[in-house]
Amino acid sequence: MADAIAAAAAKHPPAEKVKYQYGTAGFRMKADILDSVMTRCGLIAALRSRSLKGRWIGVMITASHNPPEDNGVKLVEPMGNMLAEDWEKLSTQMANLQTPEEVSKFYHETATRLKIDRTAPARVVIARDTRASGARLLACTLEGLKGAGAEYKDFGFLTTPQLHYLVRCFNTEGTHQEYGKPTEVGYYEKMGNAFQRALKGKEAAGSLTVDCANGVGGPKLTQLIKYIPKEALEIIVVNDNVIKPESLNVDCGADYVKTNQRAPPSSKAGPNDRCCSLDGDADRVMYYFKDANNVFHLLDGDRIATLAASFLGDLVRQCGLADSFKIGVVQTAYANGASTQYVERDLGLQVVCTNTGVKYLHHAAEKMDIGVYFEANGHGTIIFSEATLDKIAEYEPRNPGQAQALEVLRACVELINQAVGDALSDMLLVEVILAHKQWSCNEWLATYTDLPNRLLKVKVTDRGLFQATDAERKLVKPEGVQARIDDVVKKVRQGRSFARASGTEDAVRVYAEAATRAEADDLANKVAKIVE
Ligand code: NG1
Ligand code: ZN
Repeated sequence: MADAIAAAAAKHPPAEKVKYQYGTAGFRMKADILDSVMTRCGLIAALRSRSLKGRWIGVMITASHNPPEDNGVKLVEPMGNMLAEDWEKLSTQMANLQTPEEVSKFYHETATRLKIDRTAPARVVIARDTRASGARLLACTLEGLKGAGAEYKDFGFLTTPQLHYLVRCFNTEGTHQEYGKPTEVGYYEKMGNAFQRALKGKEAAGSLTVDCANGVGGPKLTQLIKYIPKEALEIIVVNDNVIKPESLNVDCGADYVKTNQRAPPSSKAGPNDRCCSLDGDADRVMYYFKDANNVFHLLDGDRIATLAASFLGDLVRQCGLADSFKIGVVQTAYANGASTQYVERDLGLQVVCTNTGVKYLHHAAEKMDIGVYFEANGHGTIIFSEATLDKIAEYEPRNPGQAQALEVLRACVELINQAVGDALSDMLLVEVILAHKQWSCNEWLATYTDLPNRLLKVKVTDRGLFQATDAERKLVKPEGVQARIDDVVKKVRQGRSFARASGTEDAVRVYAEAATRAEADDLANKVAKIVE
């Protein structure tokens, strides 16, 4: 075994002078320097599975919304969650070892230190997005898996959330927590059924145009549509060209729409046409439309969270379950202040703010009975605690009204991908809610008015100097900087601003919001000057 591991590592030496880091989104960088990382991730995935006595671990090869020449890899825990933090560290250490002997030694020493049975089975599910480098990087990963003697299932092309779904299915098969059939078709069947049941005869008003970022979401949505009756919802698929991988995320997709605050230039949507954009691996979704005056409006992750929280709140009340569990919303500091105020004041629900990165939001939501969590950029989902799921499953309605609401609630539980944020699942949930409320995007937008805001990226010599606290809303270092930020914020009506080091780019991000566009821009610029 020792030799097989060293032999696998020997096939792909690490790139010179590169420091690899398992960050908030796994390893992500230019694809041509990733080969060694992939083989070593194969080894780590096998060891992680062995540490859990052969439970299935996921490996997803993707760089999400990054440009076509990038790629990356993320590991998935048995219940479909993101990799545990101590294993992120082990992955980083493994990726930065120089020689094959060091790799083999590290594998064995880690096994000994963590008391992992090296003869335990290792099981891994693997998939990739549509990037040109994917096939090569898959082969590198398989070399690691084979070197460690792991059993694996290669599912070819999948969205990131589909891979998370499969991992959870494999690990819950035959238990009372059974999540679904562990096949790609099983995913479509579950979504399609739940969507129709949740609609309960309601129909979506008008069609939905979905921009798939020329990524894996395109072909997968085309499959999913076969399980959705056209009378219930007509979906128009655009930007689904995966034959030309160099078009991935270029002038389209959720990140483009969010960053540029505009529809993809190729969009042919007319006034009041409901549109949404997925990102390259279909774990983020952004809604948007042009109003009758051709003004563009974005309905981002904050909007999806508020819509879902208000709908679930109503459903739970209609079921007669309002006193049984509390719904909470988890946001990051980037959530628009108006959305936070709407949830707390108008919906009367608790809001928790966490660090940036979905794993932090997920952990906070796990502490709630029903936890709605979304990043403003459209990544998020809703999770139900075990006790909540049991109660919803066992509850006996007392009248027909309660029974009706309960059926919709149970269908929503099925429709929501509780393993991870899932653009396709989130999108169908939004469609269910709009159909029930008989709302267009205009009514959705009218629930509250976003405060004008500005996000800036500031190049600094060392972002490591910037240390934040209080869910990254306050800087403790460099000393004195926060006091200067507080000073300028104080002078602005409804002003709020913070600066934090990015976890994914070599920069400090500055966010500011205020009563007017001019004040928000001015505040952002002033804070940027302070951190520069
Ligand atoms: P950083 O670079 O740490 O700000 C960005 C996004 C996060 C999250 C991660 C992972 C913003 C402001 N930040 O993090 O929301 O999605 O990337 O992809 O959008
Ligand atoms: Zn993504």
